[in-house]
Formats: sequence, structure tokens, C-alpha cells
Amino acid sequence: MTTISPDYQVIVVGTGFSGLGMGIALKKAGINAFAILEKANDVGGTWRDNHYPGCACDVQSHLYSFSFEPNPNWTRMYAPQPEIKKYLQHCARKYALTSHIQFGQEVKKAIYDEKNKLWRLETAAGKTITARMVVSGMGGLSTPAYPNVKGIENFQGEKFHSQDWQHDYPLEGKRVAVIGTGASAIQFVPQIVPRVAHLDLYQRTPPWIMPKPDRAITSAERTLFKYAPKTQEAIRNAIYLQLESRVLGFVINPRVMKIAELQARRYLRKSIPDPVLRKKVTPDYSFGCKRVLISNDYLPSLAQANVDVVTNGIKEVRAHSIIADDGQEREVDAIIFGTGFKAQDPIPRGAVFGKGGVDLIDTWQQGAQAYLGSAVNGFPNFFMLMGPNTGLGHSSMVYMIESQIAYVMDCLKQMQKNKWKAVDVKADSQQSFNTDLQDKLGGSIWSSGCKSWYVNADGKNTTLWPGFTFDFRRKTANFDAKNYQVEH
Ligand code: N01
Repeated sequence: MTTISPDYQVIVVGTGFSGLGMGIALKKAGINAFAILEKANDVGGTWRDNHYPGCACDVQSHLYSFSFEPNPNWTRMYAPQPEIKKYLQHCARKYALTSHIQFGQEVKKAIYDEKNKLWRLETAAGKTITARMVVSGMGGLSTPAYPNVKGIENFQGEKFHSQDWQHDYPLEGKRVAVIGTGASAIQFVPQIVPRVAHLDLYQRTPPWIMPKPDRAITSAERTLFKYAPKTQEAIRNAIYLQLESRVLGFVINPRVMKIAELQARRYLRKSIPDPVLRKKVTPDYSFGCKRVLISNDYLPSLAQANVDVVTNGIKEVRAHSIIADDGQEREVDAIIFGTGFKAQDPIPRGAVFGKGGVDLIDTWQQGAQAYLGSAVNGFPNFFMLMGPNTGLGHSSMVYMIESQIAYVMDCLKQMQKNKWKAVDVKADSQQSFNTDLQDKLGGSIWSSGCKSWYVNADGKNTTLWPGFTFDFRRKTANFDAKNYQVEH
């Protein structure tokens, strides 16, 4: 039987932390037969796409960066988006990835060719590329979600999503409606309040907010990090341990969260003296059930005279106004959607086809799932970085990404050594991994009764890792071939 050889050993999709991290690992291992496909014309993933005012990381940058590439130049404990984007551009340059990246190549379809044991990728630009292995670094939060509101198409003013910020639109003096009060909105709302004439903030569920322990990093500290990198490493390790201790409250004993909730309530009382407004923005669900947000300026901004927090829901949008459920009509010039992303559909239908031409989505009828958040039975040599149940509510995703990259690299090493052409995770290994995972999630704070993007319509948590990140690292340290069917 004649078989064809693929164009590349590996195709990586995306150039965020995942895609670039994977490319760097391949280079370091001496593997050069790879390409990175990127839909845009620059690297950076979510840190390129999100550029709304106030966009910043809510995990300390000493930890929210590659372990092998510390950045002594962070200017704040929580770096603003332009610095993170610059850091990723620096990584692409430093590790000579640019020649591997094909920009403007949005992957539309990936089809597994069983006969030749390779993947055939089709891009929106009309290119077809083949590879033995595909590593998806597409991220879980990239497709904006818009609210299904009656009459929105009739609105005559400006409207945009937080990920598609229209910087050319002058907000100054405008009546603006913001829909949503999640991680993105709490960052841009305080930035725009001083600029707009009036802001109506449509809040469906108030988030729990904690103060952000942010501060500028002094130039003396930056010099120290540059010339004595061990000092920055020590800070990184201390942050890691501190964040990891939060697993106790999220998963092991959710009652611990009551202590944090008391702190959040105290912070609310301090930030919002008006009891009526305070009541409106006080959550009625357990602290930690939805993502806990950190901000020093969000709550105070709600107390400004030009801000109304509207909790009645939206009944209808008209050409120049929004009508709330209580019938009150408010005129607006612009609507900004801070309504998040389609986290439950990380990969669209019709995009990834495995053995027997099966659509990946058809294997996910009870919600997305994978083995170690990475591999899916029936989809040989296809690995996802930041796949199902690898998200975190407590620490840095970059740590999880590096764990998964090490796993894929060990797989490649073993494939080369043993001359395997394909590895396909066994269905029972995938099943027992997920049964155990869902058992753990059942007792977590995320299952305490709120609605969040962590869980799907059936109440199944398909997004979060229920435990310590070092446990995930231990599980992904070596490619466990015994859980895979291998083909020569
Ligand atoms: O989105 P969200 P986001 N009518 O889903 C509301 C990451 N991130 O873009 O809570 C009215 O959190 C919705 O209400 P409810 C981070 O992982 C990281 O803010 O569903 N409201 C909610 O208030 C984060 O979790 C950073 O009731 C509607 C909001 O819109 C994730 O991205 C920074 C509605 C959506 O909040 C998403 O954050 C920013 C409707 N029909 C983001 N539909 C870092 O710093 C939705 N809402 C790393």
C-alpha cells in the first residue's frame, strides 16, 4: 500500500501563549518540520485581539509568562495588555518562530486521513496543508457572544463587542449602554465613566469583586530582575504557591470561601456607601461560584453620578434607546457588549473530522471532553492546548499550557523513537478520566448553584480543572502510551 508523506511533522494552530509555546518547544527539541498557522497578521492570540481600554491580566505577570522566558521589564504586577502583546512578539522573534508562522491562514477544516495517517488542513485563504500531527492552540475564549435581544438589529447608534473595541468612536459626551459585568466589563467600565456623558450598566448577575493587589514595579526592581533573575524567580514561586492555596476553597472545602466572601462584603461596603446601589451589586450566590474578579476602580466607578446600574434586564432595543423589563426607556448613542465568549463551543461544528469522518462536535453531545484536556478518542495525533477542563479559576493558564506542551513533546519523542505513525487515546481511558474529573467537580464551589460560562446548559462543567495545577503537571509529565492505541 502506498502512502503519502505529510508536508509537515506538526502543524500548530494559533500564535497566543499556546501556539508560540508549542513552537518554541519544537525548536528547542530540534524539530523544524513544523508550521504555525495564524488567522491574523500578527502574533498574540487573545492579547492581540483584546485591546479595550483598561485591558490587563488578572494574574500577576511574574507568573503569567513562560517559565523559561522571564520578563524583567514588566511595569506593573498585573501587566496591561500592550505589554503582554509585546512580550509575545518578543518570544516569537527571540525563538526564531517568524519563519514558521504563516499569517492570514485561518484554519477552516481539519480532516484526518486514516489511510495515510495524517491531517489535511484547509484554510480560509484556500490553502491545503498536511501534517502528521495537529496541535490546536486556538484558545477557548475567542468567539464573542452577543446577547439575543429583541430589536438589536434596529439600533441606529454605534455598537461593538469588548473584543472588537472601536477606538475611533469618540465616547466623549455620549450616552452609552454597557451590557454585562464580567471580567472584561469591570476593566473597561472605570476607564470610560469619566469620558461619557452617561453610562447605563445592564447587569444580569453581579460579580464578586476583591481589591486588586496591583502596583507599579519600580525601575530598581526591574534592574534587580535583569541582573539577578533568581529574585524574580523567587517572587514567581511565591505567587504560584499563594494562588495554588486557593484550590482549598474552590475544590477541597468550599466552606473556606466564606472567609473570602466576608472580605469581599467589607470591600463592597467601603467602596459603595449608598445602601440601595450596594444591594443591587451584591451577589446572592456563593463567592467563587462564578469567576472572582479583582479591581480597585470598578465598584467606585459605579458610585459616580453619571452611572446607572440597571438590573431589570432588557426587553427591547429601539433605534436610539433601550427599554428595560420594567418598561423604562433609556436613550443611548452607543451599546458596548461586555457579554463574553462562546466558551462552551471552543471548536465549531464542521471544523474537525476524525476517523470515519466523524465531526468532533458529534462526540461532544454531553459537552466538550477530552483526555487530560488534550486528546479525544477517534482523533489520532490531534492535541488541544487549553482543551476541555484545563481552565483555571485560581492561577495562571500559562502554567497549564506548559504542562500540556511537555506532554505533546514527549508524545512526539516516543512516536519518533518507536516509529509510531499514529496515537489515538483509548475510549475507556478518556471515559474514566472524565468520570473522575466530574466527580471532583461535583463537590466544588462551581457546582454550588450559580449560572456561569464554566458549565453548559445541562449543568456540566466542561471548562475547569478541579484541582492543583501541580497535579495536572504530574499527570502530563510523560506521555502515557498505555492509554493510547498506537499504529505503526
Ligand atoms: O465575559 P463573561 P468576559 N444579557 O462571560 C453578561 C477571561 N478574561 O469577556 O453573569 C445580559 O465573564 C453576563 O451575565 P451573567 C476570563 O476568563 C480574562 O467579561 O451570565 N447580560 C456577564 O456579566 C473571563 O472569565 C481577563 O448573568 C448578559 C457578562 O455578560 C472570560 O475572559 C480579562 C447577557 C459576560 O461576562 C470572559 O470574560 C478579561 C445577556 N443576554 C477576560 N449575556 C484577564 O485578565 C451575557 N451577559 C486574564
